[in-house]
Amino acid sequence: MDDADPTNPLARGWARGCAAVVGWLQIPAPLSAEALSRCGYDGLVIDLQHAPIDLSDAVAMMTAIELGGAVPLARIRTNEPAEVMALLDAGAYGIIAPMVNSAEDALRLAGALHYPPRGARSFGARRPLLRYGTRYAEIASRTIISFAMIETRSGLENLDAILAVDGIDGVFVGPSDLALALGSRPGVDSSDALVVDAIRHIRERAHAHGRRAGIFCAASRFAREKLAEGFDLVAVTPDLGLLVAAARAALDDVRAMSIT
Ligand code: 3PY
Ligand code: MG
Repeated sequence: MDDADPTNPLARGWARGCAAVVGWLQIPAPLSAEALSRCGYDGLVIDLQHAPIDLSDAVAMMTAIELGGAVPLARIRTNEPAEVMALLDAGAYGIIAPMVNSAEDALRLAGALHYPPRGARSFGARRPLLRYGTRYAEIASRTIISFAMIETRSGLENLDAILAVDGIDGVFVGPSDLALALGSRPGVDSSDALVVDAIRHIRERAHAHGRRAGIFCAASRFAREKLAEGFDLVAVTPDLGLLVAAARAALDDVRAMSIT
């Protein structure tokens, strides 16, 4: 983040035609958050919905992420204004809201993201105020990026109405819930034609509305494909998955050596 130009670096990247590659944090630990931040991700998403991470864990993790240079983002537990505002006040510079199913849901999200007159965010940003001081109220909307998750049948049916709501940067595909909603097996990086078509449709409609499209990916190969198709943001491989895969590979390696 650059204090001289408070525009969110991910948004600055998009303006230059660069997609964002972000990591995904499920381990409630500032040390691993800092370590991954120093690896060069554009941003790191703290997953409060599906990982054992609470608000105080998230504050420590966001502080550690900033040390490493990545942008701290939060996938909130539920699309509630109080949750959005608490995470923004604690220093998240991006919000990914799950299960946005209708224009009303999108309006609730947009309202919580912006101060009046654009929205209804309450003033009391703790960590952003430490950073930006009194000018924060004027620049807050430029520091924040936001995504509404499309991952249900109603989200798909109401996609155009959701995309028409002002104040949200784009939509973010939750592939597991989307697959479940379409009658497929829950899972990421799906090759089921129904899911693949729905993901393409979400990206195309987002771009038709001049909005950003993001997606959660497990494997780097899948993330590369999604970038090549035109996604503006890919979240790739949660930290827990990276740790388990690396541990298994190391163990296999050691045990293979001890057999020979
Ligand atoms: C999903 O795949 O449904 C997600 O929410 C990604 O974490
Ligand atoms: Mg989901």
